[in-house]
Amino acid sequence: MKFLHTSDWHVGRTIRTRSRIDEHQAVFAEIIDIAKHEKVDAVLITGDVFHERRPPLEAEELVAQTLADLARAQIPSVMIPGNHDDPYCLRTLKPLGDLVQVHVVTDCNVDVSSLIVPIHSRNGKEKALIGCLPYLSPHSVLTAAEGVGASEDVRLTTYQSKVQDYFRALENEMQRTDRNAISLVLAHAHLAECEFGGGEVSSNVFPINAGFLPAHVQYIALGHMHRPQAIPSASSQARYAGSILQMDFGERDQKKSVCLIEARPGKPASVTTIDLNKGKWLLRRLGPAEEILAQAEDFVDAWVEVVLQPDKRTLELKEHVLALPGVIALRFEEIETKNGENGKTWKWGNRDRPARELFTDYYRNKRKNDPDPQLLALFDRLYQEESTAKDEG
Ligand SMILES: [Mn+2]
Repeated sequence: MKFLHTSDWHVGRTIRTRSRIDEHQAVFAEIIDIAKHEKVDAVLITGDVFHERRPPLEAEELVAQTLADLARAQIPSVMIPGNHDDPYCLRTLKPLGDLVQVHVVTDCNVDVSSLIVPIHSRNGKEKALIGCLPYLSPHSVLTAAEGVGASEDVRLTTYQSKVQDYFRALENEMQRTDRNAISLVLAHAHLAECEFGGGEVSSNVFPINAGFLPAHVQYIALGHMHRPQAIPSASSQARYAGSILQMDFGERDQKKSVCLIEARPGKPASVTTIDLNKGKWLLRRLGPAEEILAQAEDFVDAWVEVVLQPDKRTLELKEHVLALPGVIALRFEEIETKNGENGKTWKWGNRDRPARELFTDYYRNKRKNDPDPQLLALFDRLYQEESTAKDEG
Protein backbone atom coordinates (compact mmCIF):
# COMPACT_ATOMS: atom_id res chain seq x y z
CA MET A 1 0.00 0.00 0.00
CA LYS A 2 1.07 3.59 -0.58
CA PHE A 3 0.77 6.56 1.74
CA LEU A 4 1.62 10.22 1.54
CA HIS A 5 2.90 11.81 4.74
CA THR A 6 2.64 15.60 5.11
CA SER A 7 2.86 17.80 8.16
CA ASP A 8 2.99 21.22 9.77
CA TRP A 9 0.68 22.99 7.36
CA HIS A 10 0.24 25.99 9.69
CA VAL A 11 -2.64 27.29 7.60
CA GLY A 12 -3.50 30.85 8.58
CA ARG A 13 0.12 31.72 9.24
CA THR A 14 1.14 35.15 8.05
CA ILE A 15 4.61 36.49 7.47
CA ARG A 16 5.17 39.97 8.90
CA THR A 17 1.36 40.49 8.70
CA ARG A 18 1.17 39.42 5.02
CA SER A 19 -1.30 36.64 4.21
CA ARG A 20 0.04 33.38 2.81
CA ILE A 21 -3.31 31.81 2.04
CA ASP A 22 -2.67 31.87 -1.73
CA GLU A 23 0.59 30.01 -1.23
CA HIS A 24 -1.14 27.44 0.95
CA GLN A 25 -3.78 27.00 -1.71
CA ALA A 26 -1.12 26.44 -4.39
CA VAL A 27 0.87 23.96 -2.34
CA PHE A 28 -2.29 21.99 -1.43
CA ALA A 29 -3.12 21.70 -5.14
CA GLU A 30 0.42 20.37 -5.61
CA ILE A 31 0.04 17.84 -2.77
CA ILE A 32 -3.32 16.63 -4.09
CA ASP A 33 -1.79 16.16 -7.55
CA ILE A 34 1.02 14.07 -6.05
CA ALA A 35 -1.48 11.96 -4.08
CA LYS A 36 -3.54 11.32 -7.21
CA HIS A 37 -0.54 10.66 -9.43
CA GLU A 38 0.98 8.19 -6.96
CA LYS A 39 -2.45 6.61 -6.36
CA VAL A 40 -1.87 6.59 -2.61
CA ASP A 41 -4.22 4.71 -0.33
CA ALA A 42 -4.28 7.52 2.23
CA VAL A 43 -2.78 10.89 3.10
CA LEU A 44 -1.36 11.15 6.63
CA ILE A 45 -1.32 14.58 8.27
CA THR A 46 0.72 14.84 11.47
CA GLY A 47 -0.46 17.99 13.14
CA ASP A 48 -0.06 21.74 13.22
CA VAL A 49 -2.81 21.83 10.64
CA PHE A 50 -3.57 25.40 11.68
CA HIS A 51 -1.14 27.98 12.96
CA GLU A 52 -3.43 29.27 15.67
CA ARG A 53 -5.83 27.69 18.09
CA ARG A 54 -8.54 29.94 16.69
CA PRO A 55 -7.65 30.09 13.02
CA PRO A 56 -9.12 32.70 10.68
CA LEU A 57 -12.21 31.50 8.79
CA GLU A 58 -10.41 31.53 5.44
CA ALA A 59 -7.90 29.06 6.90
CA GLU A 60 -10.67 26.74 8.10
CA GLU A 61 -12.36 26.97 4.74
CA LEU A 62 -9.15 26.07 2.87
CA VAL A 63 -8.46 23.04 5.06
CA ALA A 64 -12.04 21.79 4.64
CA GLN A 65 -11.75 22.36 0.89
CA THR A 66 -8.45 20.44 0.70
CA LEU A 67 -9.78 17.45 2.64
CA ALA A 68 -12.92 17.50 0.46
CA ASP A 69 -10.74 17.48 -2.69
CA LEU A 70 -8.96 14.39 -1.40
CA ALA A 71 -12.27 12.72 -0.53
CA ARG A 72 -13.60 13.54 -4.00
CA ALA A 73 -10.56 11.74 -5.43
CA GLN A 74 -11.44 8.74 -3.21
CA ILE A 75 -8.28 9.24 -1.15
CA PRO A 76 -8.87 8.81 2.60
CA SER A 77 -6.99 11.08 4.97
CA VAL A 78 -5.94 10.63 8.58
CA MET A 79 -5.23 13.69 10.70
CA ILE A 80 -4.04 14.42 14.24
CA PRO A 81 -3.66 17.78 16.00
CA GLY A 82 -0.25 19.27 16.80
CA ASN A 83 0.81 21.64 19.55
CA HIS A 84 -0.49 24.64 17.57
CA ASP A 85 -3.93 23.14 17.06
CA ASP A 86 -6.90 23.26 19.34
CA PRO A 87 -8.23 19.66 19.25
CA TYR A 88 -11.76 21.06 19.61
CA CYS A 89 -11.27 23.04 16.43
CA LEU A 90 -10.21 19.95 14.42
CA ARG A 91 -13.07 18.00 15.95
CA THR A 92 -15.53 20.23 14.10
CA LEU A 93 -14.40 18.43 10.91
CA LYS A 94 -15.23 15.04 12.36
CA PRO A 95 -19.01 14.57 11.91
CA LEU A 96 -18.88 15.19 8.16
CA GLY A 97 -15.38 13.76 7.82
CA ASP A 98 -16.50 10.39 9.13
CA LEU A 99 -18.86 10.08 6.15
CA VAL A 100 -16.12 10.51 3.54
CA GLN A 101 -13.05 8.82 5.04
CA VAL A 102 -11.57 12.01 6.48
CA HIS A 103 -10.43 10.49 9.77
CA VAL A 104 -9.75 13.05 12.46
CA VAL A 105 -8.31 11.61 15.69
CA THR A 106 -8.18 14.24 18.40
CA ASP A 107 -8.66 12.54 21.76
CA CYS A 108 -6.37 10.26 23.69
CA ASN A 109 -9.27 8.34 25.16
CA VAL A 110 -8.81 5.62 27.72
CA ASP A 111 -10.01 3.31 24.97
CA VAL A 112 -6.86 2.89 22.87
CA SER A 113 -8.74 1.16 20.07
CA SER A 114 -10.32 4.51 19.14
CA LEU A 115 -6.83 5.73 18.19
CA ILE A 116 -6.48 3.14 15.44
CA VAL A 117 -7.80 3.85 11.95
CA PRO A 118 -8.05 0.89 9.55
CA ILE A 119 -7.40 1.70 5.88
CA HIS A 120 -8.06 -0.79 3.08
CA SER A 121 -6.19 -0.89 -0.20
CA ARG A 122 -8.04 0.08 -3.36
CA ASN A 123 -8.41 -3.54 -4.45
CA GLY A 124 -9.55 -4.52 -0.96
CA LYS A 125 -6.82 -7.14 -0.61
CA GLU A 126 -4.56 -5.37 1.87
CA LYS A 127 -5.17 -3.61 5.13
CA ALA A 128 -3.22 -1.05 7.12
CA LEU A 129 -3.67 0.04 10.71
CA ILE A 130 -2.84 3.68 11.38
CA GLY A 131 -2.15 4.20 15.07
CA CYS A 132 -2.70 7.86 15.94
CA LEU A 133 -1.22 9.70 18.86
CA PRO A 134 -2.54 13.28 18.91
CA TYR A 135 -0.14 15.81 20.42
CA LEU A 136 0.04 15.32 24.16
CA SER A 137 0.41 18.64 25.90
CA PRO A 138 2.10 18.57 29.33
CA HIS A 139 -1.04 20.29 30.56
CA SER A 140 -3.29 17.42 29.47
CA VAL A 141 -0.93 14.64 30.57
CA LEU A 142 0.17 15.83 34.01
CA THR A 143 -2.47 15.84 36.68
CA ALA A 144 -2.70 18.87 38.91
CA ALA A 145 -0.87 16.99 41.67
CA GLU A 146 1.98 16.11 39.31
CA GLY A 147 2.12 19.60 37.85
CA VAL A 148 1.84 21.93 40.77
CA GLY A 149 4.79 22.11 43.09
CA ALA A 150 6.82 19.47 41.26
CA SER A 151 10.25 20.48 40.04
CA GLU A 152 10.79 20.91 36.31
CA ASP A 153 12.85 17.69 36.21
CA VAL A 154 10.11 15.67 37.88
CA ARG A 155 7.46 17.15 35.60
CA LEU A 156 9.56 16.27 32.55
CA THR A 157 10.25 12.67 33.56
CA THR A 158 6.62 12.11 34.59
CA TYR A 159 5.47 13.47 31.25
CA GLN A 160 7.97 11.34 29.34
CA SER A 161 7.02 8.12 31.08
CA LYS A 162 3.33 8.77 30.34
CA VAL A 163 4.03 9.43 26.67
CA GLN A 164 6.01 6.20 26.58
CA ASP A 165 3.00 4.39 28.10
CA TYR A 166 0.75 5.79 25.39
CA PHE A 167 3.08 4.60 22.63
CA ARG A 168 3.37 1.17 24.21
CA ALA A 169 -0.40 0.80 24.62
CA LEU A 170 -0.95 1.91 21.03
CA GLU A 171 1.58 -0.54 19.64
CA ASN A 172 0.18 -3.43 21.71
CA GLU A 173 -3.36 -2.64 20.63
CA MET A 174 -2.31 -2.54 16.96
CA GLN A 175 -0.66 -5.95 17.26
CA ARG A 176 -3.67 -7.33 19.08
CA THR A 177 -6.09 -5.98 16.44
CA ASP A 178 -4.32 -7.45 13.43
CA ARG A 179 -0.79 -8.77 13.51
CA ASN A 180 -0.72 -9.22 9.73
CA ALA A 181 -1.79 -5.72 8.74
CA ILE A 182 0.59 -3.01 7.60
CA SER A 183 1.33 -0.88 10.67
CA LEU A 184 1.95 2.85 10.68
CA VAL A 185 2.00 5.32 13.56
CA LEU A 186 1.24 9.07 13.49
CA ALA A 187 2.57 11.36 16.22
CA HIS A 188 3.29 15.02 16.86
CA ALA A 189 6.24 15.29 19.20
CA HIS A 190 9.50 17.08 19.86
CA LEU A 191 12.34 14.57 19.68
CA ALA A 192 15.24 15.81 21.76
CA GLU A 193 17.85 14.55 19.28
CA CYS A 194 16.47 16.49 16.31
CA GLU A 195 17.20 19.79 14.77
CA PHE A 196 14.16 22.03 14.89
CA GLY A 197 14.89 23.96 11.70
CA GLY A 198 12.36 26.68 12.38
CA GLY A 199 11.98 29.75 14.49
CA GLU A 200 9.35 28.41 16.81
CA VAL A 201 10.98 26.44 19.58
CA SER A 202 8.46 26.53 22.39
CA SER A 203 9.20 26.08 26.06
CA ASN A 204 5.70 24.61 26.47
CA VAL A 205 6.56 21.51 24.45
CA PHE A 206 8.43 18.89 26.45
CA PRO A 207 10.99 16.83 24.52
CA ILE A 208 10.85 13.04 24.31
CA ASN A 209 13.47 10.54 23.14
CA ALA A 210 13.45 8.47 19.97
CA GLY A 211 13.76 5.41 22.24
CA PHE A 212 10.12 5.94 23.32
CA LEU A 213 8.78 5.44 19.80
CA PRO A 214 7.22 2.08 18.87
CA ALA A 215 9.92 -0.37 17.83
CA HIS A 216 7.91 -2.79 15.68
CA VAL A 217 5.88 -0.74 13.23
CA GLN A 218 6.71 -0.17 9.59
CA TYR A 219 6.75 3.61 9.60
CA ILE A 220 6.34 6.41 12.13
CA ALA A 221 5.05 9.64 10.61
CA LEU A 222 6.15 12.56 12.76
CA GLY A 223 5.11 16.18 12.96
CA HIS A 224 6.59 19.20 14.75
CA MET A 225 10.06 19.81 13.32
CA HIS A 226 9.90 22.00 10.22
CA ARG A 227 13.07 20.68 8.62
CA PRO A 228 12.32 17.41 6.81
CA GLN A 229 14.46 14.68 8.36
CA ALA A 230 14.77 10.99 9.14
CA ILE A 231 15.29 9.76 12.71
CA PRO A 232 18.25 7.35 12.48
CA SER A 233 18.16 6.58 16.22
CA ALA A 234 14.57 5.26 16.14
CA SER A 235 14.09 1.46 16.06
CA SER A 236 11.30 1.72 13.46
CA GLN A 237 11.65 3.78 10.33
CA ALA A 238 10.61 7.31 11.32
CA ARG A 239 10.55 10.71 9.64
CA TYR A 240 9.52 14.30 10.12
CA ALA A 241 7.85 15.33 6.86
CA GLY A 242 8.57 18.97 7.74
CA SER A 243 6.47 22.02 6.91
CA ILE A 244 5.10 22.61 3.40
CA LEU A 245 6.15 26.26 3.03
CA GLN A 246 9.23 28.06 4.29
CA MET A 247 7.44 29.46 7.31
CA ASP A 248 9.92 32.06 8.46
CA PHE A 249 13.40 33.30 7.62
CA GLY A 250 14.86 30.59 9.86
CA GLU A 251 13.64 28.08 7.24
CA ARG A 252 14.86 30.01 4.23
CA ASP A 253 17.37 27.42 2.99
CA GLN A 254 15.06 24.45 3.35
CA LYS A 255 13.60 22.62 0.39
CA LYS A 256 10.17 21.44 1.47
CA SER A 257 8.76 18.02 0.65
CA VAL A 258 6.25 15.27 1.36
CA CYS A 259 7.10 11.60 2.07
CA LEU A 260 5.88 8.70 -0.01
CA ILE A 261 5.69 5.42 1.90
CA GLU A 262 5.29 2.06 0.20
CA ALA A 263 4.60 -0.79 2.60
CA ARG A 264 3.90 -4.51 2.45
CA PRO A 265 2.88 -6.50 5.53
CA GLY A 266 5.85 -7.69 7.53
CA LYS A 267 8.45 -6.01 5.30
CA PRO A 268 10.37 -2.79 5.89
CA ALA A 269 8.63 0.14 4.19
CA SER A 270 10.37 2.04 1.44
CA VAL A 271 10.32 5.78 1.93
CA THR A 272 11.10 8.48 -0.62
CA THR A 273 10.64 12.23 -0.50
CA ILE A 274 8.96 14.31 -3.19
CA ASP A 275 9.88 17.99 -3.41
CA LEU A 276 7.24 20.68 -3.18
CA ASN A 277 7.72 23.64 -5.49
CA LYS A 278 4.82 25.97 -4.79
CA GLY A 279 4.91 28.86 -2.37
CA LYS A 280 7.33 31.75 -2.28
CA TRP A 281 11.00 31.51 -1.43
CA LEU A 282 12.21 33.30 1.63
CA LEU A 283 15.36 35.25 0.88
CA ARG A 284 17.79 37.21 2.99
CA ARG A 285 19.90 39.69 1.04
CA LEU A 286 22.87 41.57 2.42
CA GLY A 287 24.46 44.62 0.84
CA PRO A 288 24.41 48.38 0.34
CA ALA A 289 21.05 49.84 -0.72
CA GLU A 290 22.16 50.42 -4.30
CA GLU A 291 23.12 46.76 -4.75
CA ILE A 292 19.85 45.56 -3.24
CA LEU A 293 17.84 47.78 -5.60
CA ALA A 294 19.66 46.21 -8.55
CA GLN A 295 18.40 42.74 -7.48
CA ALA A 296 14.71 43.67 -7.54
CA GLU A 297 13.97 41.09 -10.27
CA ASP A 298 14.81 38.20 -7.95
CA PHE A 299 12.26 39.38 -5.40
CA VAL A 300 9.12 39.04 -7.51
CA ASP A 301 8.15 35.58 -6.24
CA ALA A 302 9.76 35.83 -2.82
CA TRP A 303 9.51 37.26 0.67
CA VAL A 304 12.71 39.15 1.33
CA GLU A 305 14.53 40.27 4.42
CA VAL A 306 17.08 42.94 3.54
CA VAL A 307 20.14 43.49 5.68
CA LEU A 308 21.55 46.85 4.70
CA GLN A 309 25.23 47.67 4.84
CA PRO A 310 25.17 51.38 5.62
CA ASP A 311 26.95 53.75 3.24
CA LYS A 312 26.55 57.36 2.16
CA ARG A 313 23.46 56.62 0.04
CA THR A 314 21.59 54.58 2.67
CA LEU A 315 19.33 57.35 3.92
CA GLU A 316 18.40 58.46 0.45
CA LEU A 317 17.63 54.93 -0.84
CA LYS A 318 16.24 53.11 2.18
CA GLU A 319 12.60 53.93 1.38
CA HIS A 320 13.05 52.68 -2.18
CA VAL A 321 14.37 49.37 -0.87
CA LEU A 322 11.36 49.05 1.44
CA ALA A 323 9.02 49.76 -1.46
CA LEU A 324 10.35 46.85 -3.56
CA PRO A 325 7.75 44.12 -4.04
CA GLY A 326 8.56 41.19 -1.77
CA VAL A 327 10.63 43.15 0.73
CA ILE A 328 8.93 42.69 4.09
CA ALA A 329 11.73 43.28 6.57
CA LEU A 330 14.73 45.55 6.69
CA ARG A 331 17.48 45.85 9.23
CA PHE A 332 21.03 47.08 9.36
CA GLU A 333 24.09 44.90 9.39
CA GLU A 334 25.65 44.61 12.78
CA ILE A 335 29.08 46.15 12.69
CA GLU A 336 31.58 46.01 15.48
CA THR A 337 33.02 49.41 16.28
CA LYS A 338 35.58 50.36 18.89
CA ASN A 339 34.32 52.78 21.45
CA GLY A 340 37.16 55.30 21.75
CA GLU A 341 36.71 56.15 25.41
CA ASN A 342 37.02 52.82 27.17
CA GLY A 343 38.09 50.65 24.27
CA LYS A 344 35.01 48.50 24.70
CA THR A 345 33.60 46.83 21.60
CA TRP A 346 30.00 47.64 20.77
CA LYS A 347 27.84 46.08 18.21
CA TRP A 348 26.03 48.27 15.79
CA GLY A 349 22.52 47.00 16.28
CA ASN A 350 21.51 45.32 19.48
CA ARG A 351 19.79 42.17 18.34
CA ASP A 352 22.12 39.75 20.10
CA ARG A 353 22.51 41.60 23.40
CA PRO A 354 20.46 40.44 26.39
CA ALA A 355 17.52 42.70 27.27
CA ARG A 356 18.79 43.18 30.82
CA GLU A 357 22.09 44.56 29.49
CA LEU A 358 20.30 46.96 27.14
CA PHE A 359 18.09 48.13 29.99
CA THR A 360 21.14 48.72 32.22
CA ASP A 361 22.77 50.79 29.47
CA TYR A 362 19.63 52.83 29.00
CA TYR A 363 19.30 53.44 32.73
CA ARG A 364 22.95 54.48 33.09
CA ASN A 365 22.58 56.82 30.19
CA LYS A 366 19.49 58.52 31.66
CA ARG A 367 20.30 58.50 35.37
CA LYS A 368 24.10 58.41 35.36
CA ASN A 369 24.15 55.56 37.86
CA ASP A 370 23.45 51.81 37.90
CA PRO A 371 19.93 50.44 38.44
CA ASP A 372 19.55 48.86 41.88
CA PRO A 373 19.16 45.06 42.07
CA GLN A 374 15.46 45.26 43.01
CA LEU A 375 14.68 47.25 39.91
CA LEU A 376 16.66 44.80 37.76
CA ALA A 377 14.77 41.89 39.30
CA LEU A 378 11.48 43.63 38.51
CA PHE A 379 12.66 44.24 34.96
CA ASP A 380 13.60 40.55 34.58
CA ARG A 381 10.22 39.44 35.82
CA LEU A 382 8.24 41.76 33.52
CA TYR A 383 10.45 40.89 30.57
CA GLN A 384 9.98 37.19 31.25
CA GLU A 385 6.20 37.59 31.45
CA GLU A 386 6.12 39.55 28.25
CA SER A 387 8.31 37.07 26.34
CA THR A 388 6.31 34.06 27.55
CA ALA A 389 3.11 35.75 26.46
CA LYS A 390 4.59 36.15 22.98
CA ASP A 391 5.74 32.55 22.81
CA GLU A 392 4.04 30.95 19.86
CA GLY A 393 3.43 27.61 21.59
MN1 LIG B 1 4.82 23.20 13.50
